[in-house]
Amino acid sequence: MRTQVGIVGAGPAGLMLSHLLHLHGIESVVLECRSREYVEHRVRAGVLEQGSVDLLRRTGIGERLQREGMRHEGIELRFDGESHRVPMTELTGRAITVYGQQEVVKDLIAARLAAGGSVLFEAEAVRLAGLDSQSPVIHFRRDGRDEQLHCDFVAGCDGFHGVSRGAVPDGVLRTYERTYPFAWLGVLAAAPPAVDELVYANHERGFALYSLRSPEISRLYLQVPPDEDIAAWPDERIWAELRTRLETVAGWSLNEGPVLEKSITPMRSFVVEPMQWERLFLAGDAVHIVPPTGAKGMNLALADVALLGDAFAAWYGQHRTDLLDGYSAAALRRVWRAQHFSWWMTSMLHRLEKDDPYEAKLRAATLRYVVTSPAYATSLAENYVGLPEV
Ligand code: RFL
Ligand code: PHB
Repeated sequence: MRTQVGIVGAGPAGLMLSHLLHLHGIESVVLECRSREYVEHRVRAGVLEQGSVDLLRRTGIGERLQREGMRHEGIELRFDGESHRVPMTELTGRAITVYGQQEVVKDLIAARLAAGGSVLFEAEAVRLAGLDSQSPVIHFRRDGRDEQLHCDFVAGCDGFHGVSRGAVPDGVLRTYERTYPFAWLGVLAAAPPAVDELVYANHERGFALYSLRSPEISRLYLQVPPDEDIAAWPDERIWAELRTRLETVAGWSLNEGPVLEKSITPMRSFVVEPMQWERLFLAGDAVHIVPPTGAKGMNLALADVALLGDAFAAWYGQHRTDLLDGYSAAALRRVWRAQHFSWWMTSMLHRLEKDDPYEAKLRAATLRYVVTSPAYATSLAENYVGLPEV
């Protein structure tokens, strides 16, 4: 099998890249180890920055997003029994849209297949070869058989646990990372959200987040210890803890309903540099992870491949190498802005198991500053809605 760009992974990064290449008349094949059903139902992120929404719309993927996505012009910060709104649109002129990652994935798969694109499900890349030659090969397994995809370039969009990053020889990449001493327990519930905007709560028992997916479905998160067993969290305990951490404002209560899905996600910050080696280009979670507090993961994945799409277009269309050569440096500017913002939001809103009283005071001072200084609130807002230029 042969194509121009071989793409490993059908998450937001791999699918969007394949779609962008198609719009530029460049062929690609996407290899995905999971089934279509699995990737279309994987519950993950839910917040799209303005730039991500614009990208989806501009490239013809925005129709359902336009109908079903919920535009939000502010978020709420809850602490010390008080609630404060950060008016993002008033401060920045931009907004976010709440639309589940799996809906973006469904829309992209539908568009690729409708255009005759090749997305091979249950096809697991096992080894990348010849990356320093003009014709790299992706060795993959499908239906119990070993197959090969020959291409001009490989795009490694296979997430944190993929194989692409590991194909780079030792000593080339530098890793920067931080593991946080807590995790998030995420819950999807069939309950009408009792909020119009996302609520980020800092409580002495830990962080909680009230988000949503639709007028009928709530998405909620609780800070839990890093090695927590999901079995320790029967539904009644989850609701009791959510009530404690979120019902801190007089006269307000959350809506409960059947829990549809729950899982625990570790929190880490992680960046590998550079994002390219020879003919391998890495994008999305394969090269960088942020803790979800800033809602940046999916947005960064889309921003990476927007750059990569243009860079491949310049190479194939005009024999230009400058954009491919500059891809890593350009992408890393946005990555590091998001790394800092996600770390900052995480530090401001979570408590440590053995809390340091000095740090607790710093958190309180930071929160107070955000809700009293328009300059500081604008800094939060412009990072949250996404900076157009970094
Ligand atoms: P993805 O979405 O992980 O897609 C990678 C795809 O590659 C496939 N794959 C392979 N395919 C073929 N051969 C192999 N050898 C392969 N190895 C892996 C995988 O099956 C998968 O389909 O990466 P991408 O496209 O870079 O997109 C990034 C986003 O998914 C990610 O940043 C966010 O979802 C992060 N994230 C969250 N972000 C938020 O902003 N809010 C959240 O609430 C939130 N929750 C989450 C998350 C990430 C999670 N992961 C990665 C464990 C919850 C979870 C559980
Ligand atoms: C979500 O709705 O899943 C969500 C929202 C905001 C975040 C993280 C996750 O910061």
